Amino acid sequence: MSGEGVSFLGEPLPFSEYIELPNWRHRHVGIEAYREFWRRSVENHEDFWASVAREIEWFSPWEKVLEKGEHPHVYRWFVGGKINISYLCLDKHVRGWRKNKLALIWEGEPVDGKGEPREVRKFTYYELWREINKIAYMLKELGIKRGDKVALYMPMIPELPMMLLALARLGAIFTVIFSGFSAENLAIRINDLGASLLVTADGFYRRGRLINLKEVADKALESTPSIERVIVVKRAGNEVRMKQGRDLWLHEELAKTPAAAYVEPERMNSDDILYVLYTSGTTGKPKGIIHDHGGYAVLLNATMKWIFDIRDDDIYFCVADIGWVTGHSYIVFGPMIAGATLVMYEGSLDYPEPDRWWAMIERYGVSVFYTTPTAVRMLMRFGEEPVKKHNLSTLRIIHSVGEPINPSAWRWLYEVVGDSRCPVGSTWWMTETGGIMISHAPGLMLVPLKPGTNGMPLPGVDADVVDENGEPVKPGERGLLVIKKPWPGMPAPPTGMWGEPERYRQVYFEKIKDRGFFFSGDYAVKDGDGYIWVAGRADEVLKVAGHRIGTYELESALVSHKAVAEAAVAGVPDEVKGEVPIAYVVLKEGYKPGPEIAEELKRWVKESFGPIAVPSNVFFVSKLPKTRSGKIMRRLVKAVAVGKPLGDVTTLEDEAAVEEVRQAYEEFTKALRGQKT
Ligand code: 6R9
Repeated sequence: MSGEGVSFLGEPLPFSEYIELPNWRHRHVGIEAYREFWRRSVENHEDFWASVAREIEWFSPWEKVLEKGEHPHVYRWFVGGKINISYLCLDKHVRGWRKNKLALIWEGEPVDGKGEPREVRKFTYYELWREINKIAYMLKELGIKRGDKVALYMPMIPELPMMLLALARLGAIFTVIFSGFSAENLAIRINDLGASLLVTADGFYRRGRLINLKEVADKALESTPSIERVIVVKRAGNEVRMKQGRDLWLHEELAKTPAAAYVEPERMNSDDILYVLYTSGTTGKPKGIIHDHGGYAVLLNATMKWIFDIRDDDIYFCVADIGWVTGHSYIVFGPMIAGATLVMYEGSLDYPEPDRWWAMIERYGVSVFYTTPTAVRMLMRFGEEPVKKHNLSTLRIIHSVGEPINPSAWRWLYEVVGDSRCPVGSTWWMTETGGIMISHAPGLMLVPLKPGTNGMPLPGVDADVVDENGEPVKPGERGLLVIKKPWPGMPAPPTGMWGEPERYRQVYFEKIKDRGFFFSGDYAVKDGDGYIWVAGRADEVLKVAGHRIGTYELESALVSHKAVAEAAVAGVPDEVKGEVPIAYVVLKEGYKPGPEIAEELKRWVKESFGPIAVPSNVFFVSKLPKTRSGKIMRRLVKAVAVGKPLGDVTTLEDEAAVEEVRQAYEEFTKALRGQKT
């Protein structure tokens, strides 16, 4: 079967292009053998996951593998088991032979722009364990205890993973807010969680420019009544305002703790909350996805082995930001449970030079590299020279994440970066799944690669591509990507989504009625071999350079501007970022459309939401296409944005009559004719 007719970013999907890696043959298995193994794992999925869970250390074992929680579709994994993920990441190694193994190599942004002097900090497992105990001790002195809620708004500095681990140790619930988010976005998350403590930093450098993070935090703190204390990490040394009685410097507080501070890790229930991470959905405010200690640790431990084949002489480098789920699972908790040496960096991929990553891979001898499609497409534009001037022969496994990877970007990664000898995969998962669900698994059984595919569902993960009734679609046909059975690492008790059990049920379990399937929100195609190719979101969520953003959130940011009456945002394909938002705006009486106001609105989004979501174009219309009941015809807007012909549109809006859609389409396209901003 060919991938004809199914394409991504204009490239056909190569369903039948099999790539075999000769030096991996010893673990290369036939597709059929993998499928058979997988089939057995999902048929007995509780037994399967129980055997996987035995690979990590529990304070005391579970009594029951899986149990229904008190709310629909919320499950408790490894019921009765006692565990603490911080113990697995630190104490376990410190007690064993990894005590003096290098845990973290951190490289700061080269501040002078020339690459030197480069600031590097390195920590062994023992050194990290000591730091984290001190931090935990200090937090305890400040009154932070099990179940307390803490927000982290920090740049990519070692203190960020340290905070995560210290809070996990105490059993406190934390939420990390991406340091590129605005004060409004920070405040929304702090208030939803009800955090009493905020940890932030004075500032940090990005592309040689100082970002005054504390100033943004101060703005948010004007409307966050639950915050009692703020801890500030000194990073950039910029002037900041410290509020008496509320704000404390981390280094000053740490100076007061005993050098040999030790805090016993809390004995957490397997299904106790580790963290809440906010992510964008179709409507409304961001959703706080809950993850637990036990199930989450089981999934991360397994995927570190299966997918990254992590071994003790590996140097592992994941380029994500800890503000997103990839950073939680595959910079901090996963690699540290696995006892890996991880590389973490501050700054940008192309600053001071476009070879920053390649230089780092060479400098530290990185062997396992986890990257993103947008980054690859961006770096491809500089050609092969920046890659080729470095010795990347230490690399052995490469994966990408965050959005679909187009076949040509995959080929570049495989041939140019990986020298046609490393498996290259595209790991599919999401904030909700906690860890990787669909991927090549070179550490388990490597089936032949295909450029751009996600590969097969992992063992124990019952993922499939189905129609609206939950029936599998034919190979090569587009359908909805679902997970049919619960998995460890799924949204955790008590409510899956922080404070919103009903919304949890409705968002993920209502699309396909009465089957109990978790609907991811993605479209996907399964080819004849059972490989899955995720084709992008089926809902109003955008993936801009891999960042997850709700169109609704951007529309709210736009209408909060005094000149805007209404706004609709749609994603359009972009060669580098995969997708970018464009905005259709109805101005209020008295405001005139034009390039100035378009620029002003872009600036507004940048400040009120964050720089990652600035629309590439703003179009002005006198009205938005709406159904008779007053709802924006979203799919029509999207179709017009991507230039789909009317024929494809009429069937799209469930709520409106064909004629109504046709008319709205014509009016809308007419209003847009000749507009360029
Ligand atoms: C880990 C992460 C989740 C959404 C997901 C899908 C897209 C992630 C992908 C991918 C195709 C891959 N996505 N990885 N699409 N191939 N390898 O990105 O989590 O930010 O919650 O986004 O990202 O659309 O539904 P999150």
